[in-house]
Order: sequence, then C-alpha cells, then structure tokens
Amino acid sequence: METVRLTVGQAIVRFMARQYVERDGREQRFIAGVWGIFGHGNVAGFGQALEELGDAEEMPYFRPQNEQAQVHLAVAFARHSNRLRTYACTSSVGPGAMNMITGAAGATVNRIPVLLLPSDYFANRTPDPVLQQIEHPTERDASANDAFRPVSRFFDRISRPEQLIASLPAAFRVLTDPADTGAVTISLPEDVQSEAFDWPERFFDRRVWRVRRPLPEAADVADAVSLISASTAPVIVVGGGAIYSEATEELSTFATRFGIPVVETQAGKGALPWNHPMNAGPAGTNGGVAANRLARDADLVICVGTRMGDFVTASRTTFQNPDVTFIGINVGPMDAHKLRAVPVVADAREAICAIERQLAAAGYAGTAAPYRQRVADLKKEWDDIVTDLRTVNGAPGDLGQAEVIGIVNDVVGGHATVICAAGSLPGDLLRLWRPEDPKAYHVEYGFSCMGYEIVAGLGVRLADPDREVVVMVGDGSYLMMNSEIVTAVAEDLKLTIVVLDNHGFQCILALQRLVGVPDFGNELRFRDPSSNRLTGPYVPIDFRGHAASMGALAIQANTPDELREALAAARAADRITIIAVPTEPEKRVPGFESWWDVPVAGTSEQASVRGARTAYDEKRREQRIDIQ
Ligand SMILES: Cc1ncc(C[n+]2csc(CCOP(=O)(O)OP(=O)(O)O)c2C)c(N)n1
Ligand SMILES: [Mg+2]
Repeated sequence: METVRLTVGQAIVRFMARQYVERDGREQRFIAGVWGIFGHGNVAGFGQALEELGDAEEMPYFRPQNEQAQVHLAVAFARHSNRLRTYACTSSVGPGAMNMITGAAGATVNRIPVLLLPSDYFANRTPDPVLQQIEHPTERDASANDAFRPVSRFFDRISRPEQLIASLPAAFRVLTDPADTGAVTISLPEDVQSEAFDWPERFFDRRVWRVRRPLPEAADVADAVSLISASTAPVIVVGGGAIYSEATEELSTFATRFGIPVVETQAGKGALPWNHPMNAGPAGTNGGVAANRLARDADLVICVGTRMGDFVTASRTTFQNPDVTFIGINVGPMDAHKLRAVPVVADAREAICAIERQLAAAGYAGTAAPYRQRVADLKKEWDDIVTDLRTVNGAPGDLGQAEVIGIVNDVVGGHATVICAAGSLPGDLLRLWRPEDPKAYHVEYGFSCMGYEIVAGLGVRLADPDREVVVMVGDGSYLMMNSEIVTAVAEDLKLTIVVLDNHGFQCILALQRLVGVPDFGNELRFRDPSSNRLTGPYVPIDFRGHAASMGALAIQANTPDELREALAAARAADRITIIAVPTEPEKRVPGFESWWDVPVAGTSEQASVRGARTAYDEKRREQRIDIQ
C-alpha cells in the first residue's frame, strides 16, 4: 500500500481539497476555502497545515473577526450556492470553539451544510488543564465541544490520526446529503492535529459526491394525484427546498398549468417572482391577506421543501378548513411527514414533475375558473396593499420602515439579493420586498439569528460576485455583530448595508405590548435615576461614524431623497457602504389576519396582561391540534 506521511492537519487540508460534488452533470469543489481564527489550539496543527499546503491545494484561507460570524458567513455562502458549496471553519479550543455553537445551530436549523473544525483539549491529557479547558469534576472525557452534539448533524472527535480515514468520508456524506445536511463538526484535540501518520495514498484520491435527486415512490405519487384531483381549493406552500433543488421553473409550470396558487415562506420567497400570476404572497404570521385567506379555506395544502415552522402555520391557525389535508413533498422524511401529510419523500423537482405527469395522464385540467378568479382578485388586493405600504407618506424626515423597504427595493431592483435575519424587518420584507428571481431574497428565519445579516452579505457576495447585495439590518442586530465590516474592507468585498435606526428592539417591544406588558427593556435608553429603569432618553448612536471608523464608506440618510442618493453612491462606490437611516418606530406594518403563539402570563395584577391572556386563550381555540 502506497502511503504518504502528513500530520492530521495536513491530511484534512489535502482531503478537503479533493472532494467534489456533482448534480445534473455539473461538478465543482465542495469546500471553497477555510475561515479561521488561530489560537494555541490550532496554530501549530491545522494552521501550520493550511500555511504549508493551502496554496498548493488551492485551499484559500480567510480571517474573520469572530468565530460565530465565520459560520454564518459559510452558511450564507452555501445557501446562495444551493448547498453545492460551503466553507470549512477552524477555531482554537474553548471560547473560539464555543463561539461557533450559535452558527452551528443556525446551519442545522436551516439545513445548510458547513464543516466545523473546532480544536479540543489534549487527547494525551498530559498538560491538563490546558488554558481554556473546562475541567468536569467527574466526567473526564467531557469537553466543552460536546456542546456541538445537539446542534450538529454529525459529530466526531479525532483522538487518534487513523480515525480520520473513516470519519472524514462520513462527514462529507452528511454534508452533501440534501436530507441530512447541516452543521458537521469534527473536534480536533490540539496534540492530535500535529501528529504525523502514514496515510494510504488512496485516501486522497479525487472523490465526487453525487448530490442525489431521490425519485418519489409511485404509490405516493398516486396518492398525491388523487388528493389533488379531488381538491377544489388547493394551495402550494413553497419553502427553501424548492430553491435549493432548482425546482422553481417546474413549480411555476405546475402552478400555472393547474391553476394552484403558491403561498410563500421566508426561505421559499423568490421561488416565483412576486408578480407571477400564481404567487399569492406570504402566508402565516407575517403573511398577507391573499395567501392567508386562501390558506385558511384550502382543502388541500401541497408543501414543497418546507419545514412548516410556526410562522407559516401561524402556530397552527393558518389552515382552518376542518377537512384540510396535506401533501408533504420533501427530501427529508422528518419534514415530509409533518401535519399528518401524505409524505412524498423525494427531490422537489423530481416530485413536482412526476406528479404533474400523472395528473396530466389522468386528464386533470386543474382548478375551476371561479377559484382561479378568486386567486387573481385576492392577489390584486394584496399587491395594492403592498404598493400602498411601500409608498412614502408623511414628512420627509419621518420615514417608516415600510417606506425604506420600498425605496431600497425600487433603487436596487428585483435581482439584487436582499439579506436579513431578525427583528421587524424579516416580517416586513416578507410582505413588502418584490424579488424577481430565486436568489433575490435571502432572509434567515429558521434560527432568526441577530448578527447573521452583515456577515451573510459577505458570504453571498463571495458566492456570487456579480450580484448586487443589499443587507437590511436593524440597529439592535447591527450592534450585536458588525465587526466583519473590517473583513469586507480587508477582502475588498463590495456590498451595501442599510441600518434602520429605530432605537432598539422594536419588534420585541411590539410583541411585549401585545402580551399586555408595559414597555420594558427593549429600547436603547439611558437609565433614569428616578425610576432606576431604562426609561431615560434614547442613547444616541453615530452609526455613520462607527462604520466609517472601520474603513467603510458611511452615509447618513434622513429623507427619501437622501436615501436614494446614498444608494446611488453605494452603487458607484468601490467598497462596502453603510447607510444609516433613522426610522420612526411607531410607524409599524400591521398584521394581516394572523397570529403567533406567545404565551401570556396566566396571572397578573395588571389589567392589560389579564386582557391579553383572555384574548390569548380565545385564539388558542383555533389551533389545529388535529393536524400534528
Ligand atoms: C441572537 C439573538 N438574540 C435575541 C434574539 C431575539 N430578538 C429577535 S428580534 C430582536 C430585536 C432586534 O432588534 P433590531 O435589530 O433593532 O430590529 P427591530 O426589532 O428594531 O426591527 C431580538 C432581541 C434573536 N433573534 N437573536
Ligand atoms: Mg431596531
């Protein structure tokens, strides 16, 4: 057997560089590079390997400012690449590794591949406790990195070099499997990373992982066909899986041919352009009137590539037809079975095509004319509401968030990618942004992680250098994680970040009022000595000055005209641009016939809380516990 002597770190670099994926005949390298922050845990091991082999293996290295950020960035890169590429992320032991936990959870929730290589304490245990080691008093093999287990789809700890030979292929199997994918963690004790071993040459052969398009079972297709044929008011719920599978054209054909409206989730928005006649807009808690009324009355719901989270089901109140049934088209069995669906465990594109063929063969002509007319009427009603909400109304210095969204969307158009993750923006973007292609809308709303926004902008930019990228981020989320602006400057990544300054966590403040609680702890205010609470004046923040200090082009825009000019300047600029826009917090977009289950205190001295609890108990009666 031919062997080659390399350290564990060197072997990982070489192995990663030789893993490819293939789908529909297109082949590409799966790991596009490595992001990492070095410490004593990885500088001599994996870091040495990258320095020595990185160039020869074409495995570029990138340096972020925060380990959580690098994971978000890799996830955004992978999502924009339809999960056919990602980055690896390395960290030192202890805090560096722990910083990646949040990112790992976000990857796993959203079913997006990312390879995490946190360093771990000495396998030989001689110097214990090494700097940053948590010493468990009774479980000697427990390390902080065990915290990756519940948030990873694959976890292994390499305590002997040869374990890699089995572990790395297993890790890549999971990363490239559309049903299993998520965060994949290989924990690397710092001594093991540097250990040399004679690896079989074959371990480093070029390997191509076919990203499967599993075909649906004929019997499941037949069941779906009879349900659709018998339905009078069907709707399709589209999720991210339809986009990752590149099933959007087929979805459009299917919906048009059979006159079945499509309602959007956060991850699925963009699958059909906003002005597609069959696109009824978003459904659920942050939905619009068209989708929510169609979904309320639907007798059949065809779920395509969605995890059916509580925002689209409005905590199980979206679907009110007593006889509603579901078809679950999903490559992942767990998601396919949700809501007692007839599961069609398959690739979204393959399943849509198979069902369409069988429907056509059965002579199915689609929904009746009055239903199609209802869809068209509701769509028109909703589109008009959106246009109204986006239109500037009021004094120029009194911008509301909806107007800012309208202005930004009008300037950048429907093919720029808009990015967001948390706050009131995701809901408002879901209703108001008008994407014109499947990659024009990127809102992370599975984990809804504050701090994802700016770094995700970098990830999308790296995945798609020719596309205009605009990050819309709340002031609270900006303050939570903004230091990768420095990375964008260093890497010469051009994107536009619009910071909406409304003095804090306004979406949670709105939620707080809804559950009957007086304003408490959400706005960014000085402590008031008389109340000893955070009820003083707003803490002023110079977002423009802050961003400028990191080397970005930074612009303050207080009026619609200033915002339009700033967006034009950002477009013309040669670097990352931050536009700070003060927005009026009380100009909120209302809800549209929907709800979200946020439990209200069961007892309180406050009448507002008791009133909210009564309303809550009433609403809970609409929850469909029969379709779980
Ligand atoms: C990491 C993280 N912490 C806490 C939350 C809960 N949370 C959701 S939105 C939000 C406030 C966001 O504030 P901002 O970005 O200013 O948006 P706004 O609500 O003002 O639109 C908070 C605290 C979260 N989603 N993510
Ligand atoms: Mg805010």
